[in-house]
Amino acid sequence: MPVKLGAKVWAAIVGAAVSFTATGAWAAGGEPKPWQIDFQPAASPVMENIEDFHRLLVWLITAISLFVLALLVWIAIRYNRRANPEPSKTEHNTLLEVVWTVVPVIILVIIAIPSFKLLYYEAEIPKPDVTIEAIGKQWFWSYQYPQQKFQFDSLGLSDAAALKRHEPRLLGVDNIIVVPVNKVVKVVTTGADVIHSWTVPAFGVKMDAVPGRLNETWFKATEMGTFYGECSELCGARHAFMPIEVKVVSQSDYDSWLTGAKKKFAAIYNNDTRLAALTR
Ligand SMILES: [Cu+2]
Repeated sequence: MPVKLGAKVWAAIVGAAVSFTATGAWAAGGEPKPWQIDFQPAASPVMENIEDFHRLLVWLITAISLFVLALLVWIAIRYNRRANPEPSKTEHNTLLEVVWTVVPVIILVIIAIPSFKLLYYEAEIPKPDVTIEAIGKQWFWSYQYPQQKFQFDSLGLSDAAALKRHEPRLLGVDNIIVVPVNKVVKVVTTGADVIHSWTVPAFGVKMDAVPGRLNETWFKATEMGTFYGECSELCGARHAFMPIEVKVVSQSDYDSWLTGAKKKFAAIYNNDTRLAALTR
């Protein structure tokens, strides 16, 4: 087996090297892939910005690490006891001290500017076209489309059901959220019992769902397809079994889904059915 494992590790390293320079070139689709160590391909402007920022940081970290390594190697070779038997008694070097203070400050400023820009870009929600309320519960999600006045529960599929529906294991759900492509979707999150977190990696979205409080985030899906996420705040025994599935479709497909969903789910909007579901 070591040979096979070695090949896999190399594949991962090569894959990482490739995606390091061209993120998104491999592994299409909004779900994790075996041996994937990079981000899922970006499917929203926020995630594209996160990737850019990530790339900047990786280059900076690489440069700093190589520089420090070079210094260590140089010192170990040039100034060891054999090569340099008579050590220098130098205590201060003003120029050097100013440089090693100022350069890190400059590096931090280079990081801080795009970091804050990204933070504000994520936090300032553009005028939404669709609003969805995601309510985290032990252990599933409920979704409300408040403008359309309906709500439904979205439960993770069992392994057998996932297989039958050709859904990835532990990521597929019974009732999928549908949103239109290239439209701003505002997601309001809250928790019904404990803190959960609504997360879809391809959209660059992760927002805590806290009981007694409304949090807001947004995404604009730039691609049609199915995107998966998981509850990302440890919320109890079945934390790993409350996935998130978002289907991004054209506006006309969204409109026809809405018509059907309204009929299907309107009956249980704001009544006690979801309480019954909770105690089931
Ligand atoms: Cu949870």
